[in-house]
Amino acid sequence: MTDVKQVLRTQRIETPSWGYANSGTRFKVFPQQGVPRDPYEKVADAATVHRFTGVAPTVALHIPWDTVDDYQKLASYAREVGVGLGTINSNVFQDPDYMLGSVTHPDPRVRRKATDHLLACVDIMDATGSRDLKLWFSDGTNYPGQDDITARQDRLAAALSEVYDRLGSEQRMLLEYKFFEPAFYLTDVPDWGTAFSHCLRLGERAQVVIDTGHHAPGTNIEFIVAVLLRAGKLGGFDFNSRFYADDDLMVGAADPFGLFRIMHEIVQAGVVGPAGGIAFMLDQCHNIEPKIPAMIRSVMNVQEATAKALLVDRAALRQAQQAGDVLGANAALMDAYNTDVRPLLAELRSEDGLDPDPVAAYHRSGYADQIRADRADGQAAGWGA
Ligand code: PSV
Ligand code: MN
Ligand code: MN
Repeated sequence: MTDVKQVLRTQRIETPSWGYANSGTRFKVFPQQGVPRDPYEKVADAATVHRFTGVAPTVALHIPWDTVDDYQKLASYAREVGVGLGTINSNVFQDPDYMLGSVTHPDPRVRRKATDHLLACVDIMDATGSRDLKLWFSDGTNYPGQDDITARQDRLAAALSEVYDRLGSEQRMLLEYKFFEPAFYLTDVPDWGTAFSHCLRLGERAQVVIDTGHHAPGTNIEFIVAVLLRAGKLGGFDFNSRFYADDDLMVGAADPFGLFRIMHEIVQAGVVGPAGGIAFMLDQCHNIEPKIPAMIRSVMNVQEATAKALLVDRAALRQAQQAGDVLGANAALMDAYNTDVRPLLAELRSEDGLDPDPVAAYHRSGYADQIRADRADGQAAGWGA
């Protein structure tokens, strides 16, 4: 048990700035009271999640949603309130110029504009001290024949190379894939294979990021995790859960067993902690639920899945696998999955000076009342600002 706790102590989960702000579905945004009005307040909320969970020490930014005049100032504010600025997410999916694509657009002027934005994100990383640049492209086409598939891949490769060459020696590029939406006929980076092939060509510091909501129903995500880990090309996760498409619901809510299976591969590879080089990020929107407790709950869900994965009796599992004992091997996994790890995590938190129940502690803290009062004069738009 001591070993399990020791590994859990090394775990780090990054929360997304946009998950603290107002968001919605394509039909409606229901604004909530007390949401952050600017990036500083998003950072303050992220620091609150870290204060109660102890394992969420960084917050990811999304540019231009989190544009500020002085990123070093934002970074020092973050340090003051107890967190760091993490991954920089680029956004080449909302400007009207990108209707036909960003870095894959047929017009070189639009490609230049998109690539310049990605380069500007690296400038921001220099100022914030961020390690990772996360790239997601909404690029694709809606109709067969609309554009040349191969030419689009060439344009994508050229832009990625330019940005890769601009990275500092400690910086990484994380390429995210998504099988559809907003494009419906063809997406330029639809799957891990496409992302992997671009990253392979670029070099060591280009890696694939798996957003758990970006697959067709029934996709075996842990297989992708295992294959990318084996190739040294798994850079991180955007955790969330889905019932239908890219729902961005709380991780571990729709499919806690799937999350456990992913964490089992991570544990087997020994890459739970920061030394493993995997960025564990959340990419969620809290449309109808209070945002900070939802983020705390999500962090706890990842911790619970990790704790269960750490409890797998690996010796028994290996023995059963070697012996061809199908049911025995499956039981080794299921026994761990069916263990209630909440007491273990509560104990761990108490040992580390945290409240054993972070959600209850947050509710008792008065933070929700305080932000409702302090931020009464306005609400920032979040996703889509
Ligand atoms: C796209 O669906 C995505 O998952 C990318 O990570 C974006 O940056 C993010 O959502 C925005 O919420
Ligand atoms: Mn994502
Ligand atoms: Mn997504």
